[in-house]
Amino acid sequence: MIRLPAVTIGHNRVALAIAATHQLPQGDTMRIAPRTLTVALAMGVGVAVVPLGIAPAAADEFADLAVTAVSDPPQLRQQGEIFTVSAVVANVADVAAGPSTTRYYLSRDQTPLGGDRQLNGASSVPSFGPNQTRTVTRQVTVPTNMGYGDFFIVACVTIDDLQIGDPDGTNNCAASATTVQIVQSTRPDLKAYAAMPTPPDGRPLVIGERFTVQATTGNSRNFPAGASVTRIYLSTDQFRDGADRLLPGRLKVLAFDKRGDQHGTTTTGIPRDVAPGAYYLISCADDLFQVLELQENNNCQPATGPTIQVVGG
Ligand SMILES: [Ca+2]
Ligand SMILES: [Ca+2]
Ligand SMILES: [Ca+2]
Repeated sequence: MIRLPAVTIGHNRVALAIAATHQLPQGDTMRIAPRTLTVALAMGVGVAVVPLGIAPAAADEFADLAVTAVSDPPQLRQQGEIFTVSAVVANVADVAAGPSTTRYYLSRDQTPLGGDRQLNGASSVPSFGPNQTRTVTRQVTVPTNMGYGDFFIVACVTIDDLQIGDPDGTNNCAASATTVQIVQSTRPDLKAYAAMPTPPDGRPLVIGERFTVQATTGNSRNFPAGASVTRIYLSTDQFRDGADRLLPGRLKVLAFDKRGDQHGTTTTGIPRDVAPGAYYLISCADDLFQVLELQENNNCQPATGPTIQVVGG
């Protein structure tokens, strides 16, 4: 439990005695604003934190970051599409500010609220001098599951060190003047699934051995997709990454005019420089990046079933 004495709203210098926590040495003093005091103490749930004394600190000891302008978004974007936002961030105090982060949100109105949708990507600034202004710019992506409608862009800056904080939290966010209309994406979404290779009886594959892979490439959305290529990788885990080995052979996938699956086979083999061991087979749809999709990060799927055993020949 945490007990606090009555604190005058404003800026305070707080001396804390802390039991069983490394967040602050016992009896240490830190500069802290009331708003961040709550955050810092909430992180110590279950730890006895006893303020020893609170003395006023001058407001001008603290930096004060503010967002003073946000660029207007494009008029229209589909789910999954990108656009660029920029914001003017200022330190309006006479005190330098440490590292800060500006985050961007899609908001139904110009007021920052908990329900706003945070966009991927944030702008980090190492420090602000006293009364310094900077423009930060970032490319953001409309979430693929974003609801449709008109949204303002809200940008909010926070000082990274919560223990220092920003006493005036009323100026940390600002909104664009105009909205972006988010509409349904007309992009397809491809994924590929390979079946485990023959021989299916559990016999190991010998290095250099050729075998046939069956794979299904699917478009899960009722929108057209151009022709693409599905390729197969050998992986020591179920995730496609740079360590995986591209196998010979490829599956040519014809254009889709709507949702559907295409089945195909290709002849491949275990390259001679592959080390013996257990491997997963991962198939990747649109592996040559010919199709713009709603989601590009779900194209590779591991084959279900046990791993392939590869042995020396
Ligand atoms: Ca502020
Ligand atoms: Ca996809
Ligand atoms: Ca693609």
